[in-house]
Amino acid sequence: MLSEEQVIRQGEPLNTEPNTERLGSSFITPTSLVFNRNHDSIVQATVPSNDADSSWKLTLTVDPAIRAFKAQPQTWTLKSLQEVIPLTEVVATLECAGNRRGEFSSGTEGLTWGNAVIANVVWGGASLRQLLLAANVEDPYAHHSDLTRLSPSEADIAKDAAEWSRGLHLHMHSVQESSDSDDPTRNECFASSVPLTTALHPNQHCLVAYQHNGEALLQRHGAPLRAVLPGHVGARWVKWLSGLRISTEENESPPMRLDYKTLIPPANAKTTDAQKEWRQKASQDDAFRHKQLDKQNPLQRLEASSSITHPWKDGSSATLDNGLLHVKGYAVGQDGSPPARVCLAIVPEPGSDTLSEDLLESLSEVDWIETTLQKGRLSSSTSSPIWSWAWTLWQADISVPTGKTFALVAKCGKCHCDCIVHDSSYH
Ligand SMILES: Nc1nc2c(c(=O)[nH]1)N[C@H]1C(S)=C(S)[C@@H](COP(=O)(O)O)O[C@H]1N2
Ligand SMILES: [Mo]
Repeated sequence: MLSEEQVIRQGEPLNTEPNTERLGSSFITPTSLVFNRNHDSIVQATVPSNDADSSWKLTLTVDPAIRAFKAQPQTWTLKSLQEVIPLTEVVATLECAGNRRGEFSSGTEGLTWGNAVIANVVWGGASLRQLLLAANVEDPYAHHSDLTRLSPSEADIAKDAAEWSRGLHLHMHSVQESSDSDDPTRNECFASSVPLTTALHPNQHCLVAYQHNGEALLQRHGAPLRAVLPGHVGARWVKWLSGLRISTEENESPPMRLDYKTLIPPANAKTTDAQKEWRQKASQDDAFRHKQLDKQNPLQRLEASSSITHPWKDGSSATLDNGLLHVKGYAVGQDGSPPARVCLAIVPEPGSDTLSEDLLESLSEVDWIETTLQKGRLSSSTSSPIWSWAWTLWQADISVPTGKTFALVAKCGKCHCDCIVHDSSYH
């Protein structure tokens, strides 16, 4: 059941996000509070998702262009998948690239989301690495003696993976037809790809999942199978997964080609005015925007970020205790490294209720207060002392100016000059 605490942003296809304060109150997000993000109608099961002998098939194919490869085409049913590969559980944060879109006033398209399009879930399923190795895909990391130490960052993967594997991609196909296509000559399904070296990385913990929070995956979250790609934007976590393909090319389905890209002004737009003009053109001129999007890489990895879950945005739920304001939030790390710290700042008299450029500029002068990070219980079977894909909840009790309007801003990053601004709420 969908919790009544979910806000419906769109009924059909189903797009919802939970109440932020409820979301921020538990380390593991209960399934009923997991947001729903659908580009098209939910695929209805042909067989019950808990039927392990289902007629659902997952196939693996390899581009004929990749000759020097022992891997053979394979087909698994849910049952054979479960027999061949033991259940692995991973605590990982699923975050939609559109999370917190409502806070950014310009340059973005799509649904107006709040900051609850994120969930921290115990995913269960077959390790993608084990699955591919079982299908005779070579291990690009076999020449390393201690796999637990290999860092899953893009730069380290590029150094550590064997030469032959660089430039190959793993495509993940859904059975779901995509209505986002701009090309009627293509019969397109929802799909994505990540570098093969990412899918096979021993510390990336990618799964072909059939469980969340210890129970069978719900239909609306992709049953019977979905991709789990820790540290990557939600759009790559293909639901109703039916095909894997190893290819020399990146996938070009609508979510890779068109939707999940960021519009960044080109390097020759040097001045703020030139950048503003470029953004304006991109928001008004469809043909221009499409041309610019074509040039950008698909969004893949999530960046470290943080957001406030209490008090709520307009400050209405704020209460003072002994003159102190209780503030709570979440933060996500990057590349499997949880945030080292999350800081909070009070910006007096912010003047507007969005993250305006003036507000951002004033942050260079404020004092940052370090918050307390809560250590989450990591019960996953791959839980490693080094890499974690879970979010971090944090809290702080801070003294605030009374009787005045102020903004609260949370940031997480390696140093102050990162100054990524993530949230504001008003008292
Ligand atoms: N087949 C399919 N997979 C999909 C989507 C979709 O619309 N269709 N949405 C993607 C996006 S944008 C996100 S953020 C996540 C959302 O997963 P959830 O609905 O289980 O929360 O699924 C991804 N996988
Ligand atoms: Mo998303």
